[in-house]
Amino acid sequence: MERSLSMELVRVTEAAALASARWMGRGCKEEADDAATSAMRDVFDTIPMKGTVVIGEGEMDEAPMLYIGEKLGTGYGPRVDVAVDPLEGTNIVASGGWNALAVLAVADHGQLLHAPDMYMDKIAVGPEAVGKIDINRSVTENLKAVARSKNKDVEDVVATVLNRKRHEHIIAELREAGARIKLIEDGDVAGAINTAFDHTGVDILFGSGGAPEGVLAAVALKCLGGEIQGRLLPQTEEERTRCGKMGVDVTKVLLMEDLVRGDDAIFAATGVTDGELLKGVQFKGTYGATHSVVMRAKSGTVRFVDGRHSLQKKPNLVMRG
Ligand code: VTB
Repeated sequence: MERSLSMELVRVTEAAALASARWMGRGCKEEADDAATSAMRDVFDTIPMKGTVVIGEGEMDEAPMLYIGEKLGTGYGPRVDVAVDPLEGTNIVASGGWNALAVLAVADHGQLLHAPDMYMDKIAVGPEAVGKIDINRSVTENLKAVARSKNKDVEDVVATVLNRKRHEHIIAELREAGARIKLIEDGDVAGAINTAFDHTGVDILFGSGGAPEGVLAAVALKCLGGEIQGRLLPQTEEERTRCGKMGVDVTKVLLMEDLVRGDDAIFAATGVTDGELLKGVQFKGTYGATHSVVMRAKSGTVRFVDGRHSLQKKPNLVMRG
């Protein structure tokens, strides 16, 4: 994969963020998602690559944009698999909340887990705690492990958990152990990535969220030297059959290498609303300001990109050529 692809890919998440940010706080999650998806689709087609969507907005028969199997790019250049979440946090944008992102990951063909759209149990940490966590152990044991590896007390550890009824037992155990908790309403991709950036103040993520989001977070954490472990949680017989057909063992713990193989992968995200890691889009009259992160697993380079996008020269967000 060419390294110049990184900068091209940021253009994609920037466009998605700019388009969906118009909907901030307006109570319209579908409109926000559609805006992100169609902007992302438009910019992808200007990029020199032979891409195929492996994690996207749905199956081909549902015919959404960015469906699984859809071809992206100019058709010339590296053959890559693409995972997208044009708007990670549709509810967040609808309510003007925190940490909505436009997200994508690209890897050499065949390297990303084709995660079905179902729940995945997850545990994620930054570089210091790599190799110390285990999704099969209790919340308390994992808390102690992360505390030890960061030279802290358990009381100093901040755990992020999606605020869901299904996580009541996790939250109860965290409280019992004395950890500090950040309950988030949506957006566990940001929740997982934040564990790898010290200044976010977050140490570990627990709980179940979308499996596709788990793969996206895995690519980011691979670039950052962090770790996520996952386990698929099919809720129905149909979902179980689906896993069987895909050859995914639902009892198996999915480790980094299962989620994203090898080390040639790129991750890009642009903030749609403000978060611990990225600022959200701001409209300044003549230009839109974006804040993105783009990183590559092979080199471990992490770049934060501040963008200024002329709303006069590029009113449709895409400039061809
Ligand atoms: C999480 C979160 C997403 O879905 O994966 C969550 O990161 C899981 O689903 O932003 P539930 O909402 O059913 O708990 C989102 O909230 C939306 O994709």
